[in-house]
Amino acid sequence: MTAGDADSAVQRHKASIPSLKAKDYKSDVKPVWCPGCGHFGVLAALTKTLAHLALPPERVAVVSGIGCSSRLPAYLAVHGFHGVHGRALPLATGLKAARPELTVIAAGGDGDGFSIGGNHFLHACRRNQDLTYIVMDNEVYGMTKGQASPTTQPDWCRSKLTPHGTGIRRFQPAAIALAAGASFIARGFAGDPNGLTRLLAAAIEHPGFAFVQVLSPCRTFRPEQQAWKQQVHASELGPTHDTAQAAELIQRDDGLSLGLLYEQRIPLYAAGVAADAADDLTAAERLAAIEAEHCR
Ligand SMILES: Cc1ncc(C[n+]2csc(CCOP(=O)(O)OP(=O)(O)O)c2C)c(N)n1
Ligand code: SF4
Repeated sequence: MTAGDADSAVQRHKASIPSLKAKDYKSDVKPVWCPGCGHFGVLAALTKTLAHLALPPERVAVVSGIGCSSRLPAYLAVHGFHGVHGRALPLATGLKAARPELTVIAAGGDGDGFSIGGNHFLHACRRNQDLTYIVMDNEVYGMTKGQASPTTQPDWCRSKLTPHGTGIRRFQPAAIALAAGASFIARGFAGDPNGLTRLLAAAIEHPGFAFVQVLSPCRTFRPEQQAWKQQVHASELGPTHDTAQAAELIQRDDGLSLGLLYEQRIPLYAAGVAADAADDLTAAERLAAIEAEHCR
């Protein structure tokens, strides 16, 4: 075979691989979200991201907890698992340990991830397994009809459960992720699909635990969040690799700044052993290693 023959064989092979569009990553299931819900924007950005990265659908898994936001896997044509409330990260951790070749994305809401799932969030940050975690933050429990969540303002008094507000200081997702050791921290906005697509692509490509807080308005229970469209702005932080600088900047941040806030390359976790060595383990051995480390 001549060099010319080989070149045209490569071209024919490339042409035989169908190039996927964002719509190809969408399932046939029609979202039950309220019209205008921010989660539509996250779904759109994620499908664009998967197409942009040309990830084969059979190599992607999206794992969620419970909530309006956690319905996301049903609307995607990739592997999906709709788990139990607050447990997206443990499920994603186990899946990635057993099937490291998969791109594993955990997703859910602020209630799911920071309230009942808060402890898992802390340890996923510090474990630095190669996962992406998308939290659709609308500062409310949407699915259960509008109770305060950990990111709700202390004086928000529109819920019958907290008619005088919660009086409790807000959970600070980016600051807590940094303190817990996350190696990638970004904030996006559901109303900015292009910006969010860029952040999600960077998060998925980041080798380690990538946390993306997405401001995703709840049209029904937090209608005032429609103002986010005018209020969000590009972060002045710029991505920094310096943890102390990131801590100072994130503390001064108004919570509405968008962009990659912090990124650091640190060793990956792989079932309690060095990532390279773990490649030789079978799925059962990896799970046994996790069990030995965490379930005694
Ligand atoms: C163990 C358990 N406790 C409580 C619930 C009720 N519950 C379902 S979704 C939810 C909160 C959802 O809020 P969030 O994660 O912020 O998502 P959103 O609906 O706002 O997108 C709660 C408390 C449950 N399903 N399981
Ligand atoms: S209740 Fe809120 S979070 Fe749930 S689908 Fe409706 S707008 Fe979206």
